[in-house]
Amino acid sequence: MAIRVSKRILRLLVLVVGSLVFFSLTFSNNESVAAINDYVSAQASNMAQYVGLQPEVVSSKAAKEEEKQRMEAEKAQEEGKVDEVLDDEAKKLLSYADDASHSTVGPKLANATFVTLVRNHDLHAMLESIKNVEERFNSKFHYPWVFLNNEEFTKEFKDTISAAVSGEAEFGLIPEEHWSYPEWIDQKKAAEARKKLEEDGVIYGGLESYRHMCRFESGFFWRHPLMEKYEWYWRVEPDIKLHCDVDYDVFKWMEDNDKVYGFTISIHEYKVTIETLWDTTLEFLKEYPQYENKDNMKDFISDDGGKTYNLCHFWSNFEVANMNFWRSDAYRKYFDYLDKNGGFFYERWGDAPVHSIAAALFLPRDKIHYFPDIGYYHPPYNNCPLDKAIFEKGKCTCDQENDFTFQGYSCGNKYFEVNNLKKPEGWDQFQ
Ligand SMILES: Nc1nc2c(ncn2[C@@H]2O[C@H](COP(=O)(O)OP(=O)(O)O)[C@@H](O)[C@H]2O)c(=O)[nH]1
Ligand SMILES: [Mg+2]
Repeated sequence: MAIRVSKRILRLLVLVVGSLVFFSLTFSNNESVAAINDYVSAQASNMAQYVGLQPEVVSSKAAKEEEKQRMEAEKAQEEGKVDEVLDDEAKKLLSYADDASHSTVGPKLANATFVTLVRNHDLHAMLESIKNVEERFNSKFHYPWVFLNNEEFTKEFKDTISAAVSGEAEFGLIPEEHWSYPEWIDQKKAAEARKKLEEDGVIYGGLESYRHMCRFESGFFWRHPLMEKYEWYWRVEPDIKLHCDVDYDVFKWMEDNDKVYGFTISIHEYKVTIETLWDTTLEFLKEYPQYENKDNMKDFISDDGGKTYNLCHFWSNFEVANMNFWRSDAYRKYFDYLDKNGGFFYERWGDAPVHSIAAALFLPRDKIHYFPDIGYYHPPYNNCPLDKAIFEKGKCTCDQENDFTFQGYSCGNKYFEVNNLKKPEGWDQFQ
């Protein structure tokens, strides 16, 4: 009996002492008190908004703070310093709204141009391309067009082309340093390399001009004085076709959807033309690991986690892209690194694999866009919409049997797979 009474007293004692310790700790700790006060104040404020009361009625501390901020803002506005009190997000929103190119009212254009590298003797092939692009797209928008050449354009070329485009046409001569051998290139070695590739029957293997062209399209077109004022471009070559109407502003779509690089056809490269391109890229990445984007699309260009290149690339005869990417530190350094290596001349590195490897490594994958709706032909391949609704909406005239996207030599299937894209219905009948 004596033991049972003392146990009960003991329990009571523990309870009383425990409570005292808890309360003394809680209320002697200033931080805890402040935290509780803040929490209560925030809850009061939320509750007040919920029931329609002014927060200051409930929490005088929050009210004072808000009042102080409001007075500061008003004062700054009076002094014309409104920018300084806006936060970054608000600034972005305002500049977006102010930018006329985002307006849905009126035909406001993006800061964009078509761009074509072309020779005088390609005039008629060029007129065919222009006719297609104008009929299917540009007659609705009148974007300007920049023509570039390593020789002076003739008067006939300029007059005929100017009459054919619906926007302004500008004609530029390429500066010699953008279309010649850099001093570190061993020209004898380059000539031997051309001879070898020609003997091996590689397409354009023996052509010196083709190499200057690929180097120019990789590293210089976006630096040409006529291109400097633009942000976006659509590359067009002679002898291409557009198979479908494009009724929306493709440039603005890219801009509004936060894209950087758009393509229509992807394909495997001839390995003999880029034997050392990937190893050179890996050396570059070792030196500049910071440029590899953590959300990149490396799985499009490599099947073994980056050990080797699978030869997939976006076919660069069509590109709708933002030149700020080529103008970025990452790409400039990459191009310079490749250029120093000499592979544009000692092999036959194409601008397509160079652009594609850069886009796949340095950009987050969601910045790259495949246009399923732009029916496109560059000899000998087609991007012909397989989706019935897209085909009909665009009044396309191509034969879906000739769509290249899912055929063996294309990389379209790979692109759809690595990006978890839904393939158009019946795609497997067009393999
Ligand atoms: N001005 C100029 N343009 C060229 C030259 N070689 C090729 N091009 C252009 O470069 C682009 C690619 O050349 P192309 O012959 O179509 O090569 P492919 O598409 O790889 O078969 C096209 O826009 C051509 O007009 C050249 O020597 N001078
Ligand atoms: Mg071509």
